[in-house]
Amino acid sequence: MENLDGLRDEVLASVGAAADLDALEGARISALGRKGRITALMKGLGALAADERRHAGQALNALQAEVVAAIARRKRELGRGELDARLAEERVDVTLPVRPGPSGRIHPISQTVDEVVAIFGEMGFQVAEGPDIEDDWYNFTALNIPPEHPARQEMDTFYLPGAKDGSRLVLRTHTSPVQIRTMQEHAPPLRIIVPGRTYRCDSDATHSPMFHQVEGLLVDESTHFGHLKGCLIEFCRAYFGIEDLPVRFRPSYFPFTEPSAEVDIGCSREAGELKIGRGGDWLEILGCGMVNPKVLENCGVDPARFQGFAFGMGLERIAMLKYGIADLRTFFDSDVRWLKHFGFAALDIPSLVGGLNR
Ligand code: 2NM
Repeated sequence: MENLDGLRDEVLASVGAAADLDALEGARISALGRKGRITALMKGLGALAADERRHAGQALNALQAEVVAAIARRKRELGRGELDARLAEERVDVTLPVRPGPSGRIHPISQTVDEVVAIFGEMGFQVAEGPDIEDDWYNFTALNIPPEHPARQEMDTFYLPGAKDGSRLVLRTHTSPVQIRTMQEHAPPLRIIVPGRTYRCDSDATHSPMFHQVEGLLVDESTHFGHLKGCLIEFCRAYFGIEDLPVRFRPSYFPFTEPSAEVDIGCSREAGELKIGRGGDWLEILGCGMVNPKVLENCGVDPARFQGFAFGMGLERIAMLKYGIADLRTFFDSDVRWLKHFGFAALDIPSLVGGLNR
């Protein structure tokens, strides 16, 4: 019988050199297949003398076992290699966005809040927030709104079911209760801006039962109406991005401010088209005034030492004017086509440095 060591080296070398599973199968067949070299030797055992057969049989069995083990080992190596190759080829970066780009949009109300906050933020105002559900004192009494005032009537206010002691909670009809809470909790000087949801029992083409307001409050020792005017003129011009925008203050009345005013901005109306800027016409956009001393007193602020100004505006209204949105009710329809058209890209964050009116 031939020298098994030579055969062993050759077969193991061909197994080790197999570059893929097909080549390995070829090496297996040429050694252990029906006509393989080891198989042929095993078939030849029968012709040997008994003593020699036992000896050669054991050697062949050992060789066969060694080759089978080597093939299995090489198969695992090649399998891992092929898996690695497949994993590399079919690699998926699961951190990539699922869709080609973000399709969500920032709602015009959110965008408008961000713009208003950016403008007043630059003037040193900080954002304050408070609860949507208030009691009668915070929503009305503290603001010098008398018991018989029409705003308190069931008609305009959403009242929650009454408690046993007769007290009733309300959905806030303006964000002013937040100004009250802030004055109670923090000593002047104060500069706050308060965006938020507000509620009034009213629903038609120009009124929604839930709407948004931004109010502002500044309290300090020598605050006067000139500060109020400068601050709000600056706001109007920055918000609409028109440097020479005409702004006028018209006397008005609110229980919580004295004196009070309404603010108009210049506009033109030609062929039914409204354009903001110089043009001879006027458009009301906000209310304001010097905080009534009774309101300061109600909050524990000494009106002999401190004065303040406050203002309030409807966010839907100023958003409609700036972005040409014709119908108030579309703000709350949750129509994705509307949001695609009027919404804003998530990364267009308004700031006076980066640009408000891009
Ligand atoms: C407005 C108009 C005028 C206002 C007053 C106050 C407070 F709490 F300081 F007294 N907050 N907001 C105010 C004043 C609101 O909205 C049209």
